[in-house]
Amino acid sequence: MSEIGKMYIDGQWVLAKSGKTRDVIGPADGQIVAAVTEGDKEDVIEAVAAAKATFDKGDWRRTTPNERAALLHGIADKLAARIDEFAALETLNNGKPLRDSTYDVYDSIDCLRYYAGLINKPSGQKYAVPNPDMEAMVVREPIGVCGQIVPWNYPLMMAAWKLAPCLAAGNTVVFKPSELTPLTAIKLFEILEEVGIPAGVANLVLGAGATVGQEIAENMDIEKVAFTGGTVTGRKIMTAATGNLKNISLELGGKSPCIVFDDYDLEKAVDWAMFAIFCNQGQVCSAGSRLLLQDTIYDAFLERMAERTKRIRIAKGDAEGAEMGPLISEAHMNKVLSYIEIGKEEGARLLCGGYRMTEPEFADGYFVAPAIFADCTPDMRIVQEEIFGPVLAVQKFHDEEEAIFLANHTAYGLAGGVFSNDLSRAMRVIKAVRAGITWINAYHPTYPEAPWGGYKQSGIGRELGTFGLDEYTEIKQININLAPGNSGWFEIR
Ligand code: TXE
Repeated sequence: MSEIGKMYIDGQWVLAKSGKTRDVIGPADGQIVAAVTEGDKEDVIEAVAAAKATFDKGDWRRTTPNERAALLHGIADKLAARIDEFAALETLNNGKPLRDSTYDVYDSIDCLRYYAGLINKPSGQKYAVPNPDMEAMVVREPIGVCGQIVPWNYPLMMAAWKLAPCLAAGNTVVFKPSELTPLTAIKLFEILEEVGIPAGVANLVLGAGATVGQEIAENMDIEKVAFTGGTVTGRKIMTAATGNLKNISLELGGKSPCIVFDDYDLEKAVDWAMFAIFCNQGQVCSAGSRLLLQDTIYDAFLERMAERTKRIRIAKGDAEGAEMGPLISEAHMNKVLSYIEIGKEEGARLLCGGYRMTEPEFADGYFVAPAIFADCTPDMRIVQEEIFGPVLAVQKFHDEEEAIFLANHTAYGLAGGVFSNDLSRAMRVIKAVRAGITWINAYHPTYPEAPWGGYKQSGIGRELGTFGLDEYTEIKQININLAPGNSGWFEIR
């Protein structure tokens, strides 16, 4: 096996102080694909010290926007020259089909270039205040040391989404990938070093959530923490971040509705509904995991959807033409399978899939045949809880009012889609859906230009777009006195 994957702290590639290592498992066959150093609290403390010293020194935050833009473009250029290599490594570690991994690399490049382009655009505000001798303005400044914690479902893309705006704004950072998928993050940091991101600006710490992640959330010298992951973990991070009242952004779970009215082309809606739930093996925070169908098309729609779902090409991610791959880990697969048992016990009708695939090519991997549960009722656990796998819960509605009620009957509010040729109705419904990312007559397409994040228990704050850059800045008001006089408050004696 090749060399042990290292952490990048203060411009040096280092092993964890504890000397511990962690095996990285490939979900396609359960084999060890790499070993990486296993950081702990003390490694975070060292990385934070480097990030703080670098921020306080001031050289980095005083680089011009054009200098930082050149660095971000440099990272994007190097990624663009190695798309196949990054995609293959992501597929090896995460299991997703190569087509998906390749798309993730393109999205990462787009995100880096978007923020490279955004940072020298006009920003700030100027106010007309009641005193004609005062000039009042607002400028945005970097926050300081940021901590970033990302999950395993889009390892490289999540790194790009987090690092690009953070560095663009002039912060320094301590970044933690998921312990399950550290490999593309290590390669990305090699690129950060190659393009000349100064030592101490961007630090990579590897390790578990309970140790490294927890310390990032708690550390008193980290002024902002940004997290993508499950709602339960998000809650822990928010609690841990209270010590120094960190600025916080959380992108959490979802149970998003995909609503189909009977006036929309059935074939096309089936196609989008499949994409909504089964893309990335259903391991997508914004997945359309609740399908709401108008009663008039319910049976025909489900018949066609089950037929097409059974024909999805499931294969190891590096196989030619693979459309779905394995789930991320044995533990996660078992969690998903347990939800399928819960669905059966709750009385939902399983139309297809819902079992571990055991044919010889799949036997050692974590493959689950995509499942559709029909006849679900609003309070079933499979309707209310995020399963984060290829499991769809289908409900029937009669009219617009019922569709909206069912769509909002959840603690989450990340995403939602509606399909209807009646644009007025589609617009009424989507405006009534309490979610941060929505579509009409589509599901999933999103771009770095537009904000990403949720209502309710799906999170706090927004990534991407101009909002995503704002999340990495403090707002400062500056007042300039143009008059030569005194304050006039106390008599001069
Ligand atoms: O995610 P976690 P897990 C959901 C999905 C899934 C569930 C659990 O429903 O079934 O979460 O998955 C780090 N302090 N999503 O356990 O725990 C961890 O090391 C600080 C939704 O894999 O959210 C990793 O880097 N950090 C989702 C990151 O948090 C901690 C994506 C994500 O892990 C920590 C993934 C702690 N106490 C899962 N505990 C989405 N919204 O896209 C863990 N971590």
